[in-house]
Amino acid sequence: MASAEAHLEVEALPPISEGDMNEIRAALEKGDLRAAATKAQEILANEEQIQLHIAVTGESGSGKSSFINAMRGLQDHEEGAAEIGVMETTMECSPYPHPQDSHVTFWDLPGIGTPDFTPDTYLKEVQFDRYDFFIIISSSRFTYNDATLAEEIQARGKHFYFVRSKVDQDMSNERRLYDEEGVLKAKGKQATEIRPQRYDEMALLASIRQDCERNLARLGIRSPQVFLVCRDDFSMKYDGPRLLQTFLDDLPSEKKLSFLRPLAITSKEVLRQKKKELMKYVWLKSLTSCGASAVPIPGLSTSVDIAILVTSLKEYCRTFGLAEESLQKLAEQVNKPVEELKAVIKTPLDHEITKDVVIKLLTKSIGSAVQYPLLVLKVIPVVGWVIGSLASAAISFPSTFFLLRNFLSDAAADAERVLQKALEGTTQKSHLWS
Ligand SMILES: Nc1nc2c(ncn2[C@@H]2O[C@H](COP(=O)(O)OP(=O)(O)O)[C@@H](O)[C@H]2O)c(=O)[nH]1
Ligand SMILES: [Mg+2]
Repeated sequence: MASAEAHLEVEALPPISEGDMNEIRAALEKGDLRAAATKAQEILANEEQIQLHIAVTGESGSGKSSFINAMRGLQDHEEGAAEIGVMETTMECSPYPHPQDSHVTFWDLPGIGTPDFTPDTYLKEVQFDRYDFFIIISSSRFTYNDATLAEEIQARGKHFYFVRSKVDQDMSNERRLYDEEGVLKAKGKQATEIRPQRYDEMALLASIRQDCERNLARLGIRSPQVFLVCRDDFSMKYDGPRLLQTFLDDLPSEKKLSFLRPLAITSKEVLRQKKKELMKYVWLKSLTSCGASAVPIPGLSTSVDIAILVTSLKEYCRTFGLAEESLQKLAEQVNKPVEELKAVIKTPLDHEITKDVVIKLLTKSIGSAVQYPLLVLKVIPVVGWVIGSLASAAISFPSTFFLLRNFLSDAAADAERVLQKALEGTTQKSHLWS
């Protein structure tokens, strides 16, 4: 029993409304599996349609386009990347969909510009309502315009984030004042609190952050929070990881998966969150697969809709970067042969998932479903409703449930090994895996 139990860690609440949940429950209690599965399918289809629009604003030259490219995992020269170093002359907002998932779009907004252009008119002009949240970028100190814009966004009930860009430049400018051993070069000058005798990157970062935050506080922002980033290794360096985590924490639960799906896996934490969010939808997928299009599987005492399972497993692979194209890209980034990364993968890749592969996995998971139905029942009440009311789904529901959960766990474990392999021997390793 131990191995099945290990897979059934505490089940997170499904991110659906109480009304939807009651509808599914009522259908199951009436023994109407078809209605319950149709509802589950509708909920999943709605989730897949969720759009996320992220606004990035700041003065021309502050690094907006570079930030957008970094968030989309694109190098500035790659196809579809936002052009950098271009002086803005219009009030146009340019959309940049994520290359891996067009449901997530970054919008390159022009800076407020002239002093007589108020945040109020600016937000009207850029269509405030369109965006889920705002990122206000500056490569130096934030201005009065930045602060009033933030207040206006907050007053209208949305989140904003202050991002201080080009921190790598500050680092290298400061580093020049120190010798190779990291000792202050400046002759005759006393070391100060912000410029200590020994070069100290953490202290330098803290002082830039503090300076920006004090400045914003003077401009009237209460408890300002500033994130320091640079476009290279954006999601791994400085405040990049904390910024991504903050976006995720602030998003409403039904939007978290949309944000996470195309996010590059650059840390164990991103991986953990992806797995956690995908897990929440497993029971809905299982229910859907037992619905109207379920057909008996020859040789197995069960009826399921295999196509739904194929689509789900492919989605898991893509979300965890277990697809030919993303592996190729990662291999290029870390300058390693793609075969080296593939060698640590145990599950099939996105393009290898076929009906036959799924039937094989299903055969295995039926074993668990037959052996542990009570365990599943105890952990996930909804499984109990299905099994309790519908003899026809007594095997197919827990079988698909185990299949999806186990594959999800295995794919996440593969993704972790791939990243570990990718980072082997690089300087990022200790930062990510310590
Ligand atoms: N060193 C460094 N340069 C950056 C960074 N972000 C942007 N830049 C440079 O700053 C200039 C303006 O960047 P861009 O993204 O076009 O700014 P935008 O006008 O706000 O869209 C370009 O020359 C970029 O290469 C960064 O994080 N580090
Ligand atoms: Mg630009």
